[in-house]
Amino acid sequence: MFNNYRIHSKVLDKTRALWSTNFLPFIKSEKIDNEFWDILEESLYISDVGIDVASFLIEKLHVIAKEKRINETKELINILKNEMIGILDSPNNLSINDNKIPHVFLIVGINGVGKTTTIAKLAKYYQLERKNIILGAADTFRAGAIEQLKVWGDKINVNVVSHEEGSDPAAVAYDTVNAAISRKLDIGIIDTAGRLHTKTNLMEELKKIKRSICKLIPENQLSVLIVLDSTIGQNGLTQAEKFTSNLGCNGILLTKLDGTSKGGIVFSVVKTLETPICFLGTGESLSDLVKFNSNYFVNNLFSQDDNLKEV
Ligand SMILES: Nc1nc2c(ncn2[C@@H]2O[C@H](COP(=O)(O)OP(=O)(O)O)[C@@H](O)[C@H]2O)c(=O)[nH]1
Ligand SMILES: [Mg+2]
Repeated sequence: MFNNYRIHSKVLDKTRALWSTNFLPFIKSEKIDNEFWDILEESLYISDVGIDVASFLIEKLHVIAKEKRINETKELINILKNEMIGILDSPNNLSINDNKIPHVFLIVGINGVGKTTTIAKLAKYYQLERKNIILGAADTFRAGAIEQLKVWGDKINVNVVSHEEGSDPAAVAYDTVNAAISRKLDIGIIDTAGRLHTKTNLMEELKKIKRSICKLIPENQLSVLIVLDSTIGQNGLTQAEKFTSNLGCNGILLTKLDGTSKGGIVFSVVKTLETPICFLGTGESLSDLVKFNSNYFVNNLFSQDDNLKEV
């Protein structure tokens, strides 16, 4: 069942409904004239793609339209779709090799973005792919964080490695990876604290966790994934940049897409952080996780068809 909606959800239906309303005047335009470009710009803005991405796309389309002497809007819409896919398209394949060494996901991001919840969803996702998983409660800072992960672990029947509140998170991470290796598991997922980066010791702490994991496994078996709340504004993106520049994040887990049906945030997030989106969080329950597929995502946005099939 779960696999049937891996790249589709009702939330994406809502986003599509909004985009088709926002872009209707653009799609219906007959001539490529000044008004056409104004309509495109406005459609992009109201769909939340952000000023940088909107300007980038409009400039690019202007150049292509001129070079290829395009005067049909339909043709230009296809080019726009390809450019949008191009922004989102970087390798984001988190497929887990059937390796003898476990793959480790280190989950980072500021408080409240949905790290712990997304860890439970990811564990469930990979369980359905028949992987054996262990979780590590390395958010030893926030009161109740260890217990929160354990509750999820019980729910999905996955063991959680934990130490006491206030203990060294790097030691928890080390023990989690060690347990994954000795129990011959496929995946270890490590939760972390999300105090604001302005307390510079968070980055140092996360780097230390990373180093302790890499004492046990090669770096290519580690994916550092940043969790971002899709309702964040520019300020949140600036904070996220600190994580990606300090830790070299491999992928983005974009949560709370159900809180914004505009969907345009995916473009500014990927463009700003130069990091691919791996999964979308679309609600608070375990199954509210959608595998991100750029082709599907963009085609869905522009589709007038309620029954767009997965690509
Ligand atoms: N609506 C919605 N809420 C979410 C989503 N992901 C997480 N949350 C909620 O966000 C809140 C904070 O989540 P938590 O996992 O504790 O965040 P953390 O501090 O980063 O670990 C909780 O109330 C979650 O239920 C999502 O995709 N959609
Ligand atoms: Mg948490």
